[in-house]
Amino acid sequence: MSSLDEKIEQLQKLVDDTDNIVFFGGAGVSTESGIPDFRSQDGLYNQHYKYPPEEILSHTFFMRKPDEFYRFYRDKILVEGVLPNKAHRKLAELEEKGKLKAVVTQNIDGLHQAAGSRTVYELHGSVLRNHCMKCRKFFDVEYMRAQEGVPKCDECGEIIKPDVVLYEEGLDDYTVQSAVRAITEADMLIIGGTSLVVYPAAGLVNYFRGRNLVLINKGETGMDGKADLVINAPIGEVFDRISV
Ligand code: CNA
Repeated sequence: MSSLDEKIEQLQKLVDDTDNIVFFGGAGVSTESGIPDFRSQDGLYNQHYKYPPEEILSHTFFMRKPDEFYRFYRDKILVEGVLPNKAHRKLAELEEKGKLKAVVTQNIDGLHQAAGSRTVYELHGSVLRNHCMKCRKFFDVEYMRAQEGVPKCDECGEIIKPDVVLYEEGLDDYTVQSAVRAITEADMLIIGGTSLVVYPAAGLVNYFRGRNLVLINKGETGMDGKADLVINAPIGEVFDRISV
């Protein structure tokens, strides 16, 4: 048996042994759906743009150069035709069976909900929700996709801003508090597909005080030393081998 097989067997035992799992994830959860993450080799930070992605995805940049922002956003964030993968689907199934209490995600793609997850705390918002910056009218993602250039409100003509937390912007208090409560009360925390370097989101995992901490990530993270089980493999493939 390979060491990956052994680790998956260990994960299965831990999952079987609890009904209070919380999952904390990031962009790596959606790479198997075809959305690039930020920090992998083929991630957005290693592709070349006129401005670095951190700058484009900042509040200042959005306000100063909305046209440039939206060019990048349409091209790389508002990816069309993506579907939940095996990781999203297994997490939804774990919730359905009463074993998983919440998904806390840094992702903004809405794929956990698309897979059927109900309790999802989106720390960085969602591309599925958009509001006019002036009259606050709501717009769905189809409206955003149908617009060319900078999307404008059909009522007042002002720019529409996606409800995603840009660099320099604060996280929503209620979402953070809910995520902290779920993590604090969890018996098992599975962290997956995140480099754990974006704060304050990454700091939330420090609220965990339950029994088992599991990390499923392609690359190393700063939490590897603290975890009871570390699996360095594609997260969709790992979850596909777990039975609920
Ligand atoms: P990141 O910093 O890009 O790290 C991703 C991590 O996932 C890396 O450590 C990779 O090794 C790992 N990884 C990549 N693919 C897999 C896989 N298939 N299986 C297991 N591990 C994998 O992304 P973080 O989420 O840590 O950084 C936080 C940012 C990224 C948040 O602000 C997000 O909003 C933002 N982001 C979100 C999306 C999305 O919504 N899908 C896409 C790109 C970036």
